[in-house]
Amino acid sequence: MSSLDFSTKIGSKRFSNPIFTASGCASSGQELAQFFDLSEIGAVVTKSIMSKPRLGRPTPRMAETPSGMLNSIGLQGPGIDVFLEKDIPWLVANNAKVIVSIAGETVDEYGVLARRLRAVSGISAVEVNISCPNVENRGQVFSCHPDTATAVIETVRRNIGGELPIIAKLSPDVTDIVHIAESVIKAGVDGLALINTLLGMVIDINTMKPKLGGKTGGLSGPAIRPVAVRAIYQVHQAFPNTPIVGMGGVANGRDAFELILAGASAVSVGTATFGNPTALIKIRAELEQLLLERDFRDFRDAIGFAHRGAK
Ligand code: RRO
Repeated sequence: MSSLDFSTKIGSKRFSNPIFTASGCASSGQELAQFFDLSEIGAVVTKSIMSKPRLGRPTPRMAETPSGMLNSIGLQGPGIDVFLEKDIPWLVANNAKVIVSIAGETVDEYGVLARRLRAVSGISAVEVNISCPNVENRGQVFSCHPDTATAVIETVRRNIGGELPIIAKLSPDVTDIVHIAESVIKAGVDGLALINTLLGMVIDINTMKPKLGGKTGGLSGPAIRPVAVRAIYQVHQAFPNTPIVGMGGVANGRDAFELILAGASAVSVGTATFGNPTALIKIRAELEQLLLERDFRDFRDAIGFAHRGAK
């Protein structure tokens, strides 16, 4: 038996270990459940759900890049009604800890979604995705401006009540992510998810046109890990008491450890699961081993360790 306390907390909620899925990379968990028991990971973070069903952007929606990939899914999903009817009961029946990710086209839509989730049992937290890069106009990337980020979070807080922790998912495509983090913390979040994908583009030199149907897409994978580490480090330095769910190019236990040392209280794994559906289980075991080798007996002692003694 391990002598490591691997548990972590986001707001009032405790998770048995800090390895979570990343929103959008495992839908509502069904695909992964054929490879491992969902109760073995800290939490399933669901694909961002909207109030209505949505088809998403035109295909092709994925393009390979050096050390990563671009996606332009465009918030495809069944809408909140089907999600609450089918996905939540399925996740609960499969003993998953559930973090529901929500996204809206308007501030009001976030409020509607929060109200729908308010009385739902079996949810541990809500990730408020205010940073999807694949929307029609950049004005809908609410996390690019402190005022719009504040408006969304205040609306969600008001509509969801005091019980459920709220996690704001931020974009690294801003001048000062600490400033955005400050605004959502003031507006009442319990945690932050850092980072969403970076806006990118690939042009096919044969067709001489953008490869993605939506032209631009979100860059993920190992290429963005240093950006994630930097963002987590900066935000943790400014707000050490706000838990961060870190993500961005984590493919093994060492990568997860790096984000934790920067200040992450949990680590989401996304792109790596496309190549290896059991990546989360492998990463959890590797991280546990690394922590024990370094004499950590409580996972939480490692969070933000890179800041110790830093000025
Ligand atoms: O659906 C998407 O295209 C998408 C979303 Br909601 C997001 O937050 N980040 C991303 O890279 N893609």
